[in-house]
Amino acid sequence: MSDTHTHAPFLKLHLPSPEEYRSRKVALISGITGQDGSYLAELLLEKGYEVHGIIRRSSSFNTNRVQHLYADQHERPNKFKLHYGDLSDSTNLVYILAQVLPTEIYNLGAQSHVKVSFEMAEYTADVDGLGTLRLLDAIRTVGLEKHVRFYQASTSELYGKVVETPQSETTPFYPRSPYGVAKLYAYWITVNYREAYGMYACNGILFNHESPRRGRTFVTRKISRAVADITLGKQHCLYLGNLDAQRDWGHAKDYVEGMWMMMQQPQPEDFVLATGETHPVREFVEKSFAVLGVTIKWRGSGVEEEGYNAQTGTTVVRVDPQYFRPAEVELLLGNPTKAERLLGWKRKVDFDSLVKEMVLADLKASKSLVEDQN
Ligand code: NDP
Ligand code: GDR
Repeated sequence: MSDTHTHAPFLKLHLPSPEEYRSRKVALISGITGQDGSYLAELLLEKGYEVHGIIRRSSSFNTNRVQHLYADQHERPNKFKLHYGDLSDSTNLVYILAQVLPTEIYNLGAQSHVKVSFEMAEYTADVDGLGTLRLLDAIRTVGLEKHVRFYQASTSELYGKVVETPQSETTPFYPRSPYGVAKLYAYWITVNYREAYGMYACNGILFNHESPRRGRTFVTRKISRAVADITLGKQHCLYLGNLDAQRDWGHAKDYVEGMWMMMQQPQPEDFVLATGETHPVREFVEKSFAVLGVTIKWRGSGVEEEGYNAQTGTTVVRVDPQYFRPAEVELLLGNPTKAERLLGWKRKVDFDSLVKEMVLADLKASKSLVEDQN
């Protein structure tokens, strides 16, 4: 009679013992072309890992964030490799796992935009929720559940509606978007596979983290780009949604280091990574303009509110209700005490330095675009 609790792997690979297997350092990253994936790949390569990434086939270029690593591959033969794949394709995930035989898997791939998830709820559930299940099951299919470590990119969006602040590993979840609900499934299936199959699987519950590599439609990058373009006279006005939403914003580079630290613990556990500070969107706007010497003042209220340049009186920020969300997460403020105590993790970049780095990077990029065009 077969033992349904331990189910034998479908693929009978001849694997060494878990200890011998883990003497190699081979990472597989889903979402390697994203903000976090690119920083994590750099960090792991620096640490001597062989790094494999899953990329989606696209009709347009989607590897710009890792292009420098790819270009470097002749310098580091066989250390960086990309594989076509998708979290919606189970067969493909099994194939990649059997081929790569990773020792650590970082599941960062996702439809990660909260507002878009209201428009593509089913797709978001499929990729962000079921995609995690597919990857976990691929590990079992290949028979790697005792060999590989698994990191799930969980999120402060799980907290959603404010139940308590600051939010920690013990705060109850109350997601407020299809994205948050999909990630809730992913969170619990990761916990479940850890408990059911003894897998080393952990959730990093990460609060917002940004950088010059942040996607252009997330609010921080949208602001830093607009501030650069408005200052250079290439754009007149920045249109935003809810200016009062508050976020706990850190730097992506600090957060990917925390991901790696979680995967080096003797036992798998879930950790919050956050700064312990929160700031409204309007403060991000004010501080971004201030980097380039512009003081912003506000006039009007509600959808009529606008931000103007106090030196010239010109309106540079307006509210556009198309950016409001059907349900909003008003306040996120994380408590990173557990990660600080057990992992020795601490964020290095503070809020003002993050804003400055993003604005100056976009100013430089925007200027060089002008020069290229001339
Ligand atoms: P990005 O949006 O920058 O990157 C998402 C990545 O997922 C991209 O590489 C994207 O590929 C890939 N992807 C999208 N759909 C699929 C799919 N169907 N199959 C495989 N890969 C797919 O996100 P971040 O780097 O900011 O975030 C990384 C992870 O962390 C995400 O899961 C996000 O939800 C989570 N998270 C992020 C936080 C943040 O503040 N940044 C905070 C907490 C959690 P492509 O380039 O082709 O689009
Ligand atoms: P978030 O990030 O939803 O927190 O999810 P985003 O930057 O999109 O929004 C932050 C807050 O800003 C408000 N906002 C706007 N947002 C966008 N995108 N565009 C606007 O014009 C705008 N105006 C105001 C939003 O309403 C919101 O309150 C991010 C993603 O990276 C998720 O994948 C991740 O899980 C969470 O952070 C933690």
